Amino acid sequence: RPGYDAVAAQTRWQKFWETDQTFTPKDDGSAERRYVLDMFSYPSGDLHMGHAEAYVMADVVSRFLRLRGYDVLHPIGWDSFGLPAENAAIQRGTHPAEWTYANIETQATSFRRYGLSVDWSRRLHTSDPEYYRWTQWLFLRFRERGLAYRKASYVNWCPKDQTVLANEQVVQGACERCGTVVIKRQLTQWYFKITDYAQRLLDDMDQLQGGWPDRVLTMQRNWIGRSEGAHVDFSVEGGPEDGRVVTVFTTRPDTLYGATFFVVAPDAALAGELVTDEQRPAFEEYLARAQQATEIERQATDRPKTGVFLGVHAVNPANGERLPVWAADYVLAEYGTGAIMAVPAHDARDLEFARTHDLPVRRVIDTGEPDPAESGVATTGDGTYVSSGELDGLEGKEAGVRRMVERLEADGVGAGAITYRLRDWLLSRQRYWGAPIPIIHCPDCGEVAVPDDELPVELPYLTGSALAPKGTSPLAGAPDWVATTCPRCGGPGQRDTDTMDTFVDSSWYFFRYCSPGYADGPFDPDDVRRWMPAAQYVGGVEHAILHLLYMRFFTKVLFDMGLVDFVEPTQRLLNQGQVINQGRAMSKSLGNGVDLGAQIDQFGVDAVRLTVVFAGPPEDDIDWADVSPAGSLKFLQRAHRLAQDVTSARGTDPATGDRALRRETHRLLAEVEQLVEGQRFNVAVARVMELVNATRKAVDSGPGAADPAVREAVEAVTIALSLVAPYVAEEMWELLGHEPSVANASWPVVDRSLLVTESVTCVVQVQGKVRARLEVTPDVTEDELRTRALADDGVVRALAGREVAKVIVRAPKLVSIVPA
Ligand code: ANZ
Ligand code: ZN
Repeated sequence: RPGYDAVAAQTRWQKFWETDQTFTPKDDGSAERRYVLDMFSYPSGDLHMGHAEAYVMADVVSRFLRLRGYDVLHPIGWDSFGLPAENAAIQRGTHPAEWTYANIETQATSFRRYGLSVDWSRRLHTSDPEYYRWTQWLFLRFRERGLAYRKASYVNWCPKDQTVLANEQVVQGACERCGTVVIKRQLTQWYFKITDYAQRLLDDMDQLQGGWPDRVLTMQRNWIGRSEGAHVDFSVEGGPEDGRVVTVFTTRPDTLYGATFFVVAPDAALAGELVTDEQRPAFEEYLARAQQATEIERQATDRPKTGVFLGVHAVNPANGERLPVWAADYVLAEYGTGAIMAVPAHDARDLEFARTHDLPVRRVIDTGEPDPAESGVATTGDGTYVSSGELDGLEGKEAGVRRMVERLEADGVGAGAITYRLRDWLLSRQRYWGAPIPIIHCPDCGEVAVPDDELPVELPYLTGSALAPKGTSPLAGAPDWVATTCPRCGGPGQRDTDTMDTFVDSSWYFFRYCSPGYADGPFDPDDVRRWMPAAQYVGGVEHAILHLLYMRFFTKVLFDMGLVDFVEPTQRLLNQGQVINQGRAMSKSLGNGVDLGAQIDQFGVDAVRLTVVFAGPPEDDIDWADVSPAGSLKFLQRAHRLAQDVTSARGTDPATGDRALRRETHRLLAEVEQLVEGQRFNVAVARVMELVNATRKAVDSGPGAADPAVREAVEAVTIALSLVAPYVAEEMWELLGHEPSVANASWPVVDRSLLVTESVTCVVQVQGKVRARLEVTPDVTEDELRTRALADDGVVRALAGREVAKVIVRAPKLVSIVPA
């Protein structure tokens, strides 16, 4: 008898699913809709083990929902703009599209082979002009709403890639892509005003609670970084800006009386404006040094607190004291107002600075700890206010802050304020392989939007060295493309030569999946209304603050535009773990890489999928050294043999079958159902394995292969297995005499009556005579038996009012009552 031939099955069923359009949603309202979404794939080469893990999880969910009767949308696509394609093109002297689309084809073939239940007719590539036309359209709509704008500022610059980076793309001071240390450059760039949505991005997290992993919500909350405090106005004395009001943001307005100096960020425009002529040379030298440091370095607490006096003073609005104004790089230009009041007694960094530069330290909160002026240790806790005017004697920060804010507001020199750490999203890139920014610069009209009916602004055809980093955008090297006509005045204009960050492309693709090919907008709002928000999103936790924040931002803007009627695009999020090997991330240098293709060639897709799912909870990393695809294959063959063994005819009533096996089947089915819903896929697989064992036993040493309960069990195994091992499940389904595909089967209905534990009969005797029979559970307690026996009508009659002398209980079978 031939066993299961993994490879032959793969080819056969791939063809079947495609021709049958098994995974194309009906979208006719005949069933409730569910949208299962995978994060985009980046076409950097063939699929690897990471893809194997990420994509199988959504596939399990998607297949499960189909079997449960939902109309499921499960699309696939590629985030196909970006630097790796561009770098490959430079190296090979080709166009980025060549590398990109060749890799996409390779991946598409591998995804098909991997048995994903996706609707191929909806596939997307963000680098297709018909896609980026709408990326550009959205950019223009954002701009009309004041949410896309240009400004000059210091930006993160990668000297190797010769392009700017968003804050989110700088990891520990280095370029996320190439690891080069990032420097600051002053440039005019395009931004999305995501800061306008900071509070809503926080508030709407309520809707994600429970559906998204807590750690992602925490990371987003920290990234948005809401701080409550106050703005306080100081007026400057001396220097070229004498009398100018400078506002600080502080979380501790209650410590205002303890301010002994004032600090501005050296790289904020303010510093250069305030400094006196006398101090300017020293300041400029300091500024040049500060710009070499990364933001992380600048904020490090153990870093020496450098700075330079600007020659002017700031007047404390609480007591009129003149505080020296310094520029120091521990104050960041991009946070709050870029200026602080320094309270060394109660802030560690201020204290260190004060000690380095011999500035006074004044305690204003007595916490019971030693005075920071002597101890050199700042106290940050609660206590009693001292040397604080009207605050003296108050207890605790809350009272102090409230009183001080009231006073500042009454005097008109400050107010309660909220600040966010979130910065606007820098979206322009000086690279070629991205969506061109659809703006024309006209000497007379300024920035003019490309009219909608002229979209897309297609990329000019550039290859090889024309794309090499030069510090300006490669598009500037295509003069025929740059030169154009101003849509407003008809005069000569120049196209913007920057392209958009690829995170723009991936902030809206999930809408497009609902309306592939739609020509009148980025998506048909009716289609989106039917499918979204997506029930499930699956992807890596490395996107916790980048993509996952941006997609939420886009959704809110589209809501404000009236194009969608929800503010959160996905209800549930699953962050799958990574596949590692021998305890370490796979890498070329360690030589511990595991090739997905080779694993599939050796064990088949089903065994690899099963191994990945069975290895552990989906969020956990999988160490390939600890798993056994060979063991998985063996199990699948065992399951497959069961389908070959079944001899009872289709349609025989399972109720006539072996009750013990039926109870096992339904118990495990009920568990699998719950486990898959709770995303505990690995435990679900373990239950299916139990059922295979129980069924084997029933066939070999129980009621035998002809028992209808055996057929019922094997059908349950087949359907459950189809979530993880679709090819073998299709083969088994066919062996069982069904029409293909098992994907069109229904999840078996659990017979709840089989789940109740069987009952036993308890005999109740009175004076040795049987007077009642009670149906009880086998684990009934003695107390319960006694109570039920004494309350029984037959027993009451037999006792005829006599007192009971003794009750002997032998649970669960016997109760014997002796009357007085
Ligand atoms: C006075 C003060 C007294 C402060 C005190 C703290 C403790 P978070 O919680 O992170 O929002 N600050 C404000 N802007 C800054 C900037 N651009 N660069 C560096 N530091 C800045 O921190 C807010 C506090 O960080 C503010 O409150 C300010 O120092 C400082 F006992 O003001 B505080
Ligand atoms: Zn013009």
